[in-house]
Amino acid sequence: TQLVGLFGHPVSHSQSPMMHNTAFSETGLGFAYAAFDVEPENLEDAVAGIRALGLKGINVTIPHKVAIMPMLDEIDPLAKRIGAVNTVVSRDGRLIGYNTDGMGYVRSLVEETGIVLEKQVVTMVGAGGAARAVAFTLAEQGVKEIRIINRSRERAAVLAEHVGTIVPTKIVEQGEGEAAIADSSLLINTTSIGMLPNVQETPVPAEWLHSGLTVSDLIYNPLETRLLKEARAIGATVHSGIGMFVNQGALAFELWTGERAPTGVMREVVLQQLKK
Ligand code: SKM
Repeated sequence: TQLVGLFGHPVSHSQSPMMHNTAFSETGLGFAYAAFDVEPENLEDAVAGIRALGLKGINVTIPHKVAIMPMLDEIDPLAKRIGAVNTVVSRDGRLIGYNTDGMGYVRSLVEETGIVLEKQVVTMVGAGGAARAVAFTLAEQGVKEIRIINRSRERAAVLAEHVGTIVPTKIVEQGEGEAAIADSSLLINTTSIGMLPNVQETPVPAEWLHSGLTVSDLIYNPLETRLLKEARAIGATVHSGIGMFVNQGALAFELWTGERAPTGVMREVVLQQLKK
């Protein structure tokens, strides 16, 4: 059996072990996935453990996605651009860092909504880690324009400057949110506003939404956030965060095993788990 796993802190809530172990038994590939709760001061030893124990790879989650980068032998160009790693693969004794969050998101968005990326004018709420992964990947995949709404203007400015080297990107100033969304085709919430238990919260007032939008929320707990409910009610296309989670895992699975992941089965396990 080849071992893979998750380094994070905390990790007990993670759906990844269940999702990947189901995928591994489904495909009979002889892999197993375990969650390791790694305190920040132990990350270096934990990475040495990947080498010492001969793990095939790992997923990395909060708070280690940035800190692990200098401990690896090589970083994939997209992960370097995003500035975070969520998947490590051990290949010929070398640890290579990837980021499958952004591509997982884009794969799910395109497969589930059928939108054409080249035509999208994107307004994104948030400028944190998830926003970076999504923004850089969308930019590399050739969307038309990206607009960023964020509480801290400074953080938005840093992201806009970096992403702006790939596609036109601007900050949405205070009071200009409604106008920015009015002629956007894709609205993405990358913040935790609306996540359990704060399901009554929403990042964008319902009055700003319109039926020409695809509204996408990275949150998958609840599956349908208030934002998505309100978007669906006015006839917009909606996209839930479960697809990003499943597909970031599917891409990691593919990097570790070299085989296509059983995405449908993975989605089912996570859905079942969320209903509990
Ligand atoms: O990027 C993913 C990571 O691969 C796994 C994960 C989890 O299991 O909670 C969350 C995200 O950070």
